[in-house]
Amino acid sequence: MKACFMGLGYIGLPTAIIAAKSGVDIVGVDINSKVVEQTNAGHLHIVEPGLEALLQEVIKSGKFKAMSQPQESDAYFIVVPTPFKGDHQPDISYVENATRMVLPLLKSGDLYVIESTSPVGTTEKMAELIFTERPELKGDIHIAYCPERVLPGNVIYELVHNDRVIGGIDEASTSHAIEFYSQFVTGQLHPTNARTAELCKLTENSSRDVQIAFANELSMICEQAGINVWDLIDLANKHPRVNILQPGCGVGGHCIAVDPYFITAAFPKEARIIAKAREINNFKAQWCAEKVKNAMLEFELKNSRKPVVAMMGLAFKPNIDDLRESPAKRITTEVMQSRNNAEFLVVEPNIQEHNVFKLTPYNEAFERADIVVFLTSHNEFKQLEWRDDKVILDFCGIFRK
Ligand code: SAJ
Repeated sequence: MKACFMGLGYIGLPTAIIAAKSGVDIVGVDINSKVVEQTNAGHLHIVEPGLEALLQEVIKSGKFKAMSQPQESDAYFIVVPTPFKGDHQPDISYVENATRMVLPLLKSGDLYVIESTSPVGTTEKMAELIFTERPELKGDIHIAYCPERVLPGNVIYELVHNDRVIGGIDEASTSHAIEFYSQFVTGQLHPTNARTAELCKLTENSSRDVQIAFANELSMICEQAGINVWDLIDLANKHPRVNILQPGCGVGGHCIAVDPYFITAAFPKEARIIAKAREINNFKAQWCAEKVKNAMLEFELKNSRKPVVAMMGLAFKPNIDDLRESPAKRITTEVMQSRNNAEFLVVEPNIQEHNVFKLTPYNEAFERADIVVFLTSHNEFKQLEWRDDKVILDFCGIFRK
């Protein structure tokens, strides 16, 4: 069996490598020639523990090769980004371009699967495109949608062990796709139709966004009411059927802060709680920035000098180096731009250097600052001890019991 993976990014590359390891002949395709070169040289262009060794293994065994153009295969996987255009409208042109690249190679009996996070109806649209260009293939090839649900940092394990949802445009397509994935997935493969599988991916991340919005809303209510939100949530979670997530300084990353817009864009009248959750989580970052600005003003009035402010954490979640869509980075930028002449110490223990921010070691920043703002709950910060002589704004529960 030979398979072509269109897109060698955070998901396409690891999936292609794992499929190669299970014995499938893999051609990994990327439009970026640097990625192709680097991958063939056995080096990762993404950060994922353990993956580089696997890449070198499948290159050596001859099961994996990166290329700039797809090759004739038995199965094709579309694993390219689906960004936004304009006002949070999903842009499926990458999916379409990748599909157009494989179109001339498709033959009777082949499998075509989209993995990219996509608006509902994308798989049917691509099927229509394929059958318009290649009408002789109608009813003769298998077309399905199969989203991934792996957590960056734990991709090798989760790609194999997580359950997956697989939806074809017809039952034969679903079962062919299940057959392919069962070569390397030990988690359960759940059959459905393409539209349900598309919405399932968006639902999973929207569900988390809504739940985090609830926690973030509670944190703002608690601030007004003089109640410790972390204690409150711990206590409420003692209820056997309540499980509230944790508040933070907003929601970031490339999935949870993005995917809900794929639903709100298509269903603006119906998707009310999903839209509101996006609004609340964005507002929470704004609210945190205002709190910091107010604390700086108060300090200046009280002490007749500008404060030294430590911004602790830039990554979008704890213990990673990923700053994509990070509310912590956004808050830091906004606060620094608002009051230029105060001294800022920016801390991110998971990166060595940054092209905009000059970084300071966390313990030095904590020691020197008058105001300490905790934005991301990195493990390092949890070693620090509360100091009554500093103004501490703990937005991510570093000092919770
Ligand atoms: N966050 C909170 N409070 C919480 C949990 C998270 O504020 O209680 C914040 C984090 O700080 C971060 C954001 O939410 O800013 C997202 O973090 P995350 O760990 O929830 O999610 P991601 O973006 O790293 O990965 C998610 C995962 N989806 C779900 O958990 C539903 C992952 O399984 C998906 O594969 C991935 O999105 C994706 O690619 O869609």
